[in-house]
Amino acid sequence: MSLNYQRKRQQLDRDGFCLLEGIIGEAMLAQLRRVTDRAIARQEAAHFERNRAQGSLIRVTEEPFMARLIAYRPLLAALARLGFPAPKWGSGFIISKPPHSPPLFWHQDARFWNDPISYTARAIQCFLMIYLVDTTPHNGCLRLIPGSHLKRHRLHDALPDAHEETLSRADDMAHLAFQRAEGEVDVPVKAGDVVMGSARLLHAAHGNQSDQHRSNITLWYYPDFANLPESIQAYLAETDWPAEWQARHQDLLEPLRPVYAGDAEPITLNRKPGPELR
Ligand SMILES: O=C(O)CCC(=O)C(=O)O
Repeated sequence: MSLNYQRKRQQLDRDGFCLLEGIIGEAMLAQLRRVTDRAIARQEAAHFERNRAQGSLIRVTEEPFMARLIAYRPLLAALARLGFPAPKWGSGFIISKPPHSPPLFWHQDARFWNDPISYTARAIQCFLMIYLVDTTPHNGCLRLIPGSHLKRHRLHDALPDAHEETLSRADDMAHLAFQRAEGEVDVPVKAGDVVMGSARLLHAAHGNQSDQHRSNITLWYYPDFANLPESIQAYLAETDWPAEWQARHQDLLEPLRPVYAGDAEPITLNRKPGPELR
């Protein structure tokens, strides 16, 4: 592993995130902008009302081209350099904040808090956030609380479930989930950079005060699938995979499909950290 990637891996384990600069090439970025704009244009007004805090929340499976992004070599090469040579993929969303739209609320996306692995530095489920424009606090860059994947923060007990309806509608901007949080940092990026982070990390985004869309594609991977507890493997192999979609992209996606052949029961999901998170 190069020193640069060793440091990134250390940061991922310790702080819960790292920045992978310049991963998405210009040609790919141009295609992604086209595809993303098309998907956004297709949504009805109710979609944006329901997801005012996110902007949009469109499954990447709506756009066949996204299979190429999920299996994009530079992305998989970066994961390999971080020490994850055989990642699996689960889902993804186009999250595009319209001009002059509200912040995204604080949340964490982890579902496996019932398993002791969730209280270790191990990578279980990670987001790869792929920004299609340069981001700043002005146009809605990512915010996060470093280390909150391993250490309890007062938000852990104050927040409702991720993507709870009233938060998504941004009905109550006075809610704690929309305020500044102790220990938060901004993560501004250049178009084509990728932010990788643990699903357990508390994160949010600034509002978009600019006149342009701020588009992001969040892909969810299981970087170290083969070493996850069997109950988590069993769950992922059974539920997360968009089988119909995959049939059309077999060659690209088959290597990224979570497969489990044992007889463990799938884990029961739990989105709230237990007392083990201190
Ligand atoms: O749009 C962003 O910058 C963040 C998206 C996010 O928090 C998520 O996909 O869970």
